[in-house]
Amino acid sequence: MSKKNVVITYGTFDVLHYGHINLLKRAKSLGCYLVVGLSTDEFNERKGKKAFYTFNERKQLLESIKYVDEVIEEKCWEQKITDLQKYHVDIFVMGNDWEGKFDFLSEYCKVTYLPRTQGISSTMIRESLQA
Ligand code: C2G
Repeated sequence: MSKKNVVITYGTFDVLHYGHINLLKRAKSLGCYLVVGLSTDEFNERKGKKAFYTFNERKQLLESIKYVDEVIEEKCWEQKITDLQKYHVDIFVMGNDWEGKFDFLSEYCKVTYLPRTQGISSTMIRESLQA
């Protein structure tokens, strides 16, 4: 992969854990600049997700990660094509739980699905803390 590549990924990144870090690390390894579209609290509602941390708290955490170069708001499903053009994205990356769902973006950039990290999720953490 050319190190000049701009890479983008999207997500809620709630209750940040090593599965998220693995994804961000591998995404950044595909290029030189990683943009993260972070789901807003309002968009999470539409995704049927209630994050533990607010958008600003999740943004602060993501911005402290050395693999992340820029965090933008993910407000809706439909913004991706505009984002790809606005940020001159070369590679769109998601975990493979989304396999195939974003293939339509391959008209604009390379679409890559990376294996999820097994055995960890924000839901698992929340449920084990409530137990
Ligand atoms: N992920 C992973 N391994 C895990 C958990 C998550 O690789 N154990 C990846 C997911 O595949 C995703 C990213 O980390 O690529 C963020 O995960 P979520 O915050 O759960 O993202 P999601 O709610 O699926 O939102 O428009 C896309 C959506 O915003 C994605």
